[in-house]
Amino acid sequence: MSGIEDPVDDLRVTPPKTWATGLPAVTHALEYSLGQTSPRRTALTLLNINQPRGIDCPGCAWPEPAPGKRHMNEYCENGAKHINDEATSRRVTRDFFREHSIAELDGMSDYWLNQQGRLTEPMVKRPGATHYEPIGWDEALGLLAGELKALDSPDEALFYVSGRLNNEAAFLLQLFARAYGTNNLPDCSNMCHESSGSAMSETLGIGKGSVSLDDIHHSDLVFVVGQNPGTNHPRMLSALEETKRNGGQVVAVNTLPEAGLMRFKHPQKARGIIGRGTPIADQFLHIRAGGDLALFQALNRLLLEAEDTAPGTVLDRSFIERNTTGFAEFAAHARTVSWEDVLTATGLSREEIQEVFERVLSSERIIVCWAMGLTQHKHGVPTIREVVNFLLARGNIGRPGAGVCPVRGHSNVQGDRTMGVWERMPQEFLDALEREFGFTPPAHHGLDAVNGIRAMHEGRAKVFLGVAGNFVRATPDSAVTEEAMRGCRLTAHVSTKLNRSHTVCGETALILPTLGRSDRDVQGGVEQFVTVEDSMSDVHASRGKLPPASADLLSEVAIVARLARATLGDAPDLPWEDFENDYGTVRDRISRVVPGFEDFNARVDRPGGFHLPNPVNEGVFPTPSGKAVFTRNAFTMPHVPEGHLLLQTLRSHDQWNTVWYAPNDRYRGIHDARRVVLVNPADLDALGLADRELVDLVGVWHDGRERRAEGFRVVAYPASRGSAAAYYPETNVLVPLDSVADISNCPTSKGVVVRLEPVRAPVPEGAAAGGRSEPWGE
Ligand SMILES: Nc1nc2c(c(=O)[nH]1)N[C@H]1C(S)=C(S)[C@@H](COP(=O)(O)OP(=O)(O)OC[C@H]3O[C@@H](n4cnc5c(=O)[nH]c(N)nc54)[C@H](O)[C@@H]3O)O[C@H]1N2
Ligand SMILES: Nc1nc2c(c(=O)[nH]1)N[C@H]1C(S)=C(S)[C@@H](COP(=O)(O)OP(=O)(O)OC[C@H]3O[C@@H](n4cnc5c(=O)[nH]c(N)nc54)[C@H](O)[C@@H]3O)O[C@H]1N2
Ligand code: SF4
Ligand SMILES: [Mo]
Repeated sequence: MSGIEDPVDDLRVTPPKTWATGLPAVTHALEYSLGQTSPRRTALTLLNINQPRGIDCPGCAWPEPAPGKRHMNEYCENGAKHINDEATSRRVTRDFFREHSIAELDGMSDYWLNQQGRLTEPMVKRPGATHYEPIGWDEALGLLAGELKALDSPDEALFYVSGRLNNEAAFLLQLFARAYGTNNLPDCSNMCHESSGSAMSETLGIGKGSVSLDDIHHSDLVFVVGQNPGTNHPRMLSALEETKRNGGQVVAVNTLPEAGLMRFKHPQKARGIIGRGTPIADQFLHIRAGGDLALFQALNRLLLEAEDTAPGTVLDRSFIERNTTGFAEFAAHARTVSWEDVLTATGLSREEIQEVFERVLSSERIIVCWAMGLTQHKHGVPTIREVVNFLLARGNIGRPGAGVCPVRGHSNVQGDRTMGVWERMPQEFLDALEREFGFTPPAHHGLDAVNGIRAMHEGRAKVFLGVAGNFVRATPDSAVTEEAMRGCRLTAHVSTKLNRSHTVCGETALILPTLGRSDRDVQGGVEQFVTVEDSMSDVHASRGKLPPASADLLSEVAIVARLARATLGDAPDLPWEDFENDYGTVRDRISRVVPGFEDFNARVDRPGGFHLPNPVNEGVFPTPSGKAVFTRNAFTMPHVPEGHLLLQTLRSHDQWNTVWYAPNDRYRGIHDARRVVLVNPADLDALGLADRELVDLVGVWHDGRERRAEGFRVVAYPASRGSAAAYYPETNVLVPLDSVADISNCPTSKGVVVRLEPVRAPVPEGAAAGGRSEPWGE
């Protein structure tokens, strides 16, 4: 494994925090930003982030309030860090690549690679070379085009997209891939909310959430399940605070007592800066890992029984009859779930579940929000289907204050899908492309992330282009993925910053540096803007404000358009050059291909942009039957052999996905180290392990291949019994490529069976001292 550098012996542990986002959070943001760039650039980014004619935050996909309701500072600590990590004044130049061989770079940590700054010009690694060297844009794109044209089949190429990519470039990339002849468009969503999409498409007919910010504010009861908003969607806490102010309640369901779920201090308000903040969760369910299916099955059983006792008062019979199918089969099955199974799977008491149920009964309007704690389990799809059953049973879909809310990760991950970046776009979309552009897109499905790795590993895929992400570190089974990438004829990445995907490369490799969200984008003398779609289907513009990091950068739109031209040539129906010169022409095409984007250019020009209506809110369910579908989901829970734990691989507060900014996770009380594994003290006792002991994490999977992540410090922590938590991407090496969620094929990053193997070397003196973690409490 490459790039291990993290001094575990510096580890300092303090008790986990019970609140999130106060004044210290703002200071932390400024500290990181000013370490990267000048006060002037910091001020420029922060004044513009999430403002109506400003820069869309390159962080998460949480939406902004309507333009008139925005604060002067409509961003969070982490948003400020993300944008200034991009706006950094540091630069990676050709001298840097002359000084450092690829092997040397591969030995550096993910942190170090990111800290070198912005990429400045295209670079190539030629076959057999030890170093990257400069290359001109025309030659670089010609080389890539030449390799693509030389393949026996277009299906030997992969086009990976991550959710930072804007709509215009995403639309052009999928257009290019399909015109070239393949649907091989794996994306980060394959590893993220794919289970949400699978479950919701089947049951509701659309893979997107149905609620708006206003719905959250006016809901009676919001569930936050398997999600850590304090770190990953910080402004969601302002929305939940508003829910509470309006008299609504919040129930948090998590394997960890995450700080943001407990108490919130609003950074933009005096009372948030001084006081103790707002308690967020009215009830916290400290659930066992993977127990959420059982929890929602139990709630559904209770709903049915309550309806038996008081017919006509609990279920929404008329909604069920009018809008759904499969209720009888669902109900018959839901009644069979056993309390014994539920209590085992959830680790909760019957009283706790009864208490949530009382809240459900007294709530007219209910929303369920969720993220990776549900999607990245083997049974992620049935779990989300059961959430949908729960909401449908009381008609909590399609009316104000109620609905499904999968909280998206990357700022434009939802938009990229809307633009057609998916290996399985429906035929209607392909037909619309054909009508608009006059070629027939391939009909057979392409490869997703996991199948793409398999194809590269087996030599069936030979050319890899990644746009906007870090494929090598984001994917499971790092050792296998690295072999797969190294086996490619060519790997190329359109990136803003250096990362592991540039050091683990094919025979030929290209680094294609690009403008970031914050950079001003001028084409043909005219300033351009791009568009994004947030988690609640609001589409709006983003305008870069900073002078570009280097004069040799091209925009993502330009790179894709030029590559397409070099590969396919200009044709009257595919005017790549026009697309590059005027992004408005791309939006015109989108308006004719993608439903809901009619009159795109005019509507996106309004402050705040426009909302893509979700048909379920008009009572239309685009399923084959035209109705929402109740499902029967067999009870299941993770099986963890004696002496093992179920490991979840998650994010710290100081990281953006594969990139970490500092070895800290302030809210969880972890400082100066990342190679830590959080385990319940009772599990440590049962396993005969001590707090702060040094262990290897060893993956247990039936293929016999040993997967080991070395040198982690155990930290006694209030993780739910039987589970463990450690940071990604260091632990991706443990996630077997074949360990995926049923149906969605999403890697099971939250359900990895491991054993903790003590490292025999003597524990350094003093390592066990200092601030043993206290179980969570006030
Ligand atoms: N600062 C920052 N923000 C980010 C990101 C980042 O890396 N850094 N990444 C972005 C992206 S791409 C995404 S997808 C989102 C991810 O947002 P999250 O899903 O919040 O991210 P994770 O850190 O993976 O945390 C998973 C949460 O689920 C809980 N959990 C794990 N297993 C279970 C379970 O079985 N049941 C329940 N009920 N809970 C469980 C964990 O304890 C944790 O609180 O964040 C986005 N925002
Ligand atoms: N074990 C484990 N694995 C996981 C997860 C997990 O919870 N556990 N989570 C999964 C999830 S939810 C996701 S979304 C994926 C994330 O996977 P990715 O999206 O692939 O990873 P990122 O770390 O976001 O990518 C960072 C890189 O993006 C590039 N970049 C940043 N901004 C821009 C830009 O504006 N343009 C371009 N072209 N490039 C840019 C930079 O070069 C940077 O190094 O990881 C997945 N992998
Ligand atoms: S909540 Fe998300 S989108 Fe909003 S400022 Fe923070 S990181 Fe950016
Ligand atoms: Mo994600």
